[in-house]
Amino acid sequence: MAQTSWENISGEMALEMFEMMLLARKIDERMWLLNRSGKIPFVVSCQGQEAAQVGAAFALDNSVDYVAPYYRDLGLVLGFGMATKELMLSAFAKAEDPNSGGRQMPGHFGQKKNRILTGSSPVTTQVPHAVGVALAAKMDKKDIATFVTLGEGSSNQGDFHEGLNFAGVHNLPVITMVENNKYAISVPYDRQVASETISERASSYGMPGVRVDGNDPIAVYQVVKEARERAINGEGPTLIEAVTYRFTAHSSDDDDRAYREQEEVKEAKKKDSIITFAETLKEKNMLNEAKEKEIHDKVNKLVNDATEYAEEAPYAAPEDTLKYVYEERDKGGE
Ligand SMILES: Cc1ncc(C[n+]2csc(CCOP(=O)(O)OP(=O)(O)O)c2C)c(N)n1
Ligand SMILES: [Mg+2]
Repeated sequence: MAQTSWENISGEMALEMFEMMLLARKIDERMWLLNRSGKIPFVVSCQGQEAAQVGAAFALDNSVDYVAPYYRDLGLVLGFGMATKELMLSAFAKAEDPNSGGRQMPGHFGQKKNRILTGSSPVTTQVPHAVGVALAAKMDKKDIATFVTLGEGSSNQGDFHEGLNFAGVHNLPVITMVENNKYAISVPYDRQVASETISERASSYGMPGVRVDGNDPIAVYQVVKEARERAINGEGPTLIEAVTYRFTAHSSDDDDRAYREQEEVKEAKKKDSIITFAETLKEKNMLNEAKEKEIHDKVNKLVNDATEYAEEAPYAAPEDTLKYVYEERDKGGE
């Protein structure tokens, strides 16, 4: 497991990270309330994975790098500039949703201006996409990195092996982070993967594999930062395994009581980064009760305003259904 060092970590940055993690959590919690009250159709959660996602986002350069996120990456897309309001518009499937204009399920992130690659529903398809962007960056001699994420269950798909092998062979500037939350829907880790860790798979692709505590945003920040430096120095790709735990059911349509003990969930929540990171910040005198309250109030207001805006926003017009689906040609004047 990679070690945490607070060297070069400013209090200011650590607080910004905390605020973003908290924002991701509160957006997610609000979405569950909206779903259970019949206002939005679906939620797929980031809860338990915020530290890994936000730690990674801070280590990348969100003004030049490309990210190919997977459906749980609310923290990562916030870090790459997607607004709370935009995420809520997507949850309500409204016309103004930047991801798909309200056409796709939530969690299918995509925003060109922030270099968030759009993804499709079959898991792991984002890996070859990210590797392709990294190949283009290398060919164009651009000093940028591409960052792609997926779940540990998805690391059994062919796309993962093909993508990482290609990246290894061609020494491409791509960082792959597997968010190991111990489950693929109802299937626990030991029924999914034969190796003890995901990170050890890296040796087959000729790249370093790093295992990191995904509840520790500073540790994740450091391993991603190091991987990014290697990428832009022409030293090639890295595989990172962030060890987390999925706090919610797979999605709002799943009931996890059918396949895991709630005691196990309770135990995992003792390491909840939203709580443990706040404690660490307080121990380091970077956070006190008053500041914590200020951050909570700010985040609550953002989530409330975004919810209100998105709920009131219009749906897409029926006549726009085929927009962006088929090429639009000039119908001619006759
Ligand atoms: C190719 C493909 N097979 C199956 C599915 C259905 N499916 C959606 S999410 C998921 C589980 C993925 O588990 P994991 O990769 O561990 O990610 P997690 O949801 O745990 O974050 C499955 C099987 C899919 N979307 N695509
Ligand atoms: Mg999983």
